[in-house]
Amino acid sequence: MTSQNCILIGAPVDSGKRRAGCLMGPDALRTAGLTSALTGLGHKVEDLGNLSPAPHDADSPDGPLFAPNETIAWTHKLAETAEQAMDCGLPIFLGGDHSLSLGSVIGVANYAASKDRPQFVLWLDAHTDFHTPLTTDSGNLHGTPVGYFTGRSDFDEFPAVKNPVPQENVCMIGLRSVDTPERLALEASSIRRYDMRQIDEGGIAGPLSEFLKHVAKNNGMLHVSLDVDFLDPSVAPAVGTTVPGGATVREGHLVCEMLHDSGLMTSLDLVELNPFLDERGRTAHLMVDLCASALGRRVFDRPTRSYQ
Ligand code: EXY
Ligand code: MN
Ligand code: MN
Ligand code: MN
Repeated sequence: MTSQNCILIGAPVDSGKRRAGCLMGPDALRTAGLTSALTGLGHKVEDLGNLSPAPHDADSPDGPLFAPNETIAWTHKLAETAEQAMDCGLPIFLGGDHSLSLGSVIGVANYAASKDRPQFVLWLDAHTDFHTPLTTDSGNLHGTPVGYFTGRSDFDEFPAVKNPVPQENVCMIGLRSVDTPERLALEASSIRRYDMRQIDEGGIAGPLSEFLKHVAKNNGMLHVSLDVDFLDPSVAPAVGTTVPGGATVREGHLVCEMLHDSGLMTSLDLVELNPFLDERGRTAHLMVDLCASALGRRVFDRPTRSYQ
């Protein structure tokens, strides 16, 4: 297995939705042993600590969007950090809610463009996060990152998306809660998408290996965005947007083991962990174990979890 220089980037972003708690996510992942899991696989780990957003005006409590100023400030900071970190190794963004991917994805896409390589994104999520600020009902910007980085309109106040990720370079797996405006926009797009009915019927391996072949054929850089709610709430309860009928632990590990075997993953988001909604840190431990699988831990090397 090739040893990576893993760059841990704490992004305690909580501005993407109203329910607080994801700001504790980065330290929960560290407490669950992320660094030692990666060094135990022979990787180097550089932990940059927790970032803060760029300076910004306070948000007014009553606009149609929740905390746009703070979320835009995070986007600036994360885009800049992501692009720099790509030069040093494999950035792993520790969330924080999914609005962190507004910045992480445009940052890695800007880096890919500078290397003349196409950017691909694997979106592991119950949701498509394909809203724009004008189509969202909730006003929660964690439901918009895919709309933003694929270049949809109406993100006027956000940093310009210099290198939008082409829709055909995005693959979504795990869908089971999609708002009507998202579904209509998705059906008009070339985004590859697999809902849980399709996964139940045909399994995850087929669609995933198809997408990975597409990435490899185009010498692409692959950003993986893993939302806790991709997994079934029975195994991953520590997330504010649970949707029953999610991926099993083994389906999660299969995705990550296949990603490792492909050698294609160049950056990773671990998002939406809200430790307040957990018991004994079991969701944080699962996210760390999945990250370890994506970085080379083999199926028979699993820790026997005994929570102290
Ligand atoms: N589509 C719903 C909304 O826009 O509010 C739910 C979004 C949940 C987003 C989380 C990050 O995956
Ligand atoms: Mn999400
Ligand atoms: Mn989600
Ligand atoms: Mn979520």
